[in-house]
Amino acid sequence: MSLALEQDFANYLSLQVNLIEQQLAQLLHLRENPPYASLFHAARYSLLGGGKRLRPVLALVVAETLGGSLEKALHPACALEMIHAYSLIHDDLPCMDDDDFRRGKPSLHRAYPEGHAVLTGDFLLTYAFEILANAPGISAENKVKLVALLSRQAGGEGMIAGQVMDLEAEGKEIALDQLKLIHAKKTGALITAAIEFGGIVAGATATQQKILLRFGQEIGLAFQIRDDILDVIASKQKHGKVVGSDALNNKVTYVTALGLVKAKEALKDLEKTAVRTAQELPGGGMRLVQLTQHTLQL
Ligand code: GRG
Repeated sequence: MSLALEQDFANYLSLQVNLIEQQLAQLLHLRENPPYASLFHAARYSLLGGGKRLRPVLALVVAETLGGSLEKALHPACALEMIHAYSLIHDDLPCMDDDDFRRGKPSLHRAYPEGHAVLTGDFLLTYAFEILANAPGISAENKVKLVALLSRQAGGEGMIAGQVMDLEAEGKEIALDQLKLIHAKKTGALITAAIEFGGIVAGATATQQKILLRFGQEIGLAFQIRDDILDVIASKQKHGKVVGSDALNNKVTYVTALGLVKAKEALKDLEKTAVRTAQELPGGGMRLVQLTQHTLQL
């Protein structure tokens, strides 16, 4: 990307992120001060405390690429970010990854009592579906499609299945195919849902939905490979968590399975494939191509 194009995309991205963050803040705004206000404070700590907003941005960009309305996509996009935030809160808990930091700040169970962290995750998970059920401008039929899709992708055949397989794989030698399956479910399922969300809101054709699904699978896997690579090479400041935590936790990753050089090659190949897939969409999927390149850079 040329410097001018990069600047244009950076401006575009920051507009989308601002829209999402304003909406998230509104959705967690408490007008009064109820005795359970600490739950909302904890939710705000996690949900409004940074992050790239990749999943909601993907939903907005896909909707826009297909000529849909950003306004209609906004509440469903926020529901995705709530599911993502809940998954990170629970993933950081002592009974899972036991991470003390997230995004450069104490993880939620370090800033609040552990019980609050569990319940805040539960709250965000539940609230996501309430938001979908009440999403303005979305037909009843599409709301059901969104709820069915998100519950499947985040649930026992999707993200949670991936997390269970990940926990069970700890300290074991696993084959690359098994690792791919874990990634596809643990990380890819929600990313794919985000992309399909944009398609549903914008009324994508069956052909477009197929392209979106393929794109989701490609970018989802690439994103996880990138995370595995960053875990090894990034500094604590840049990544917001202890470097090499996967290795410390005895986890098989793309880097431990393939080595750093081959993992980087796999990432580049998948990026190229995902870009070609996005280019099949209207307008050559210009913003999606830019988002893919921006998201997957090391
Ligand atoms: C606890 C049910 C349950 C599921 C947890 C997604 C997940 C499953 C755990 C997250 C652990 C992890 C680090 C996965 C790798 C994928 C990844 C890079 C997640 C972080 O997503 P980003 O980079 O985070 O989009 P930000 O901070 O930008 O929101």
